[in-house]
Amino acid sequence: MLPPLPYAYDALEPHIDAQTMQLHHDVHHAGYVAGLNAAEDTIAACNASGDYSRLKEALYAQAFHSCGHFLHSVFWQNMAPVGTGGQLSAELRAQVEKDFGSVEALKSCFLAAGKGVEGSGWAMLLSDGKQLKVGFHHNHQNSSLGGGFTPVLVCDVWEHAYYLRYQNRRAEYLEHFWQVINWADVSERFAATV
Ligand code: MN3
Repeated sequence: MLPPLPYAYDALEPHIDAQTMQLHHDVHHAGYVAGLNAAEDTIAACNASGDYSRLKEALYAQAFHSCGHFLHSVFWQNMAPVGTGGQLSAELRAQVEKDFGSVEALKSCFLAAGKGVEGSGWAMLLSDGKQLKVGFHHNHQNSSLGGGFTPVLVCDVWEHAYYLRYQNRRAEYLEHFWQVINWADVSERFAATV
């Protein structure tokens, strides 16, 4: 099931434009949900028939689309209209200061990670409850970090996330993403890992 956006398409203007949000949610995210459903139908058909000739491609598609579905679902919640996203909780701020030195240093690291993704992927802040790390995913499912870490803040740096407004200026898009972070949501996700 495609979760609804938690705000209007134009709620993140001027940082993220309404047309991008509409296409990104209604077409791209919907595509991952449809792809996941199709892959799971194929896996069920393999099990029902005993013919596993299509299983490998279906499992690959399941991993790709389920990761895309999950990360987009977090991404929408990680953003909020300007002025409504709140602040870092005291606990999250303390952990950021311990692991990065300051929120500004986290921002620099996160934006550099987003700029550094080659091709398509995600910049991510991950927590295992004891430590925060910045990392990235290439093409959704290939993570640069091992297990045990949960994404608490993710930013989509596939071109469909920013190209209409920012074209090739991904760094500019990342600066604008930082203006619409829902810190209340990030803080809640962090608290759930502790
Ligand atoms: Mn996307």
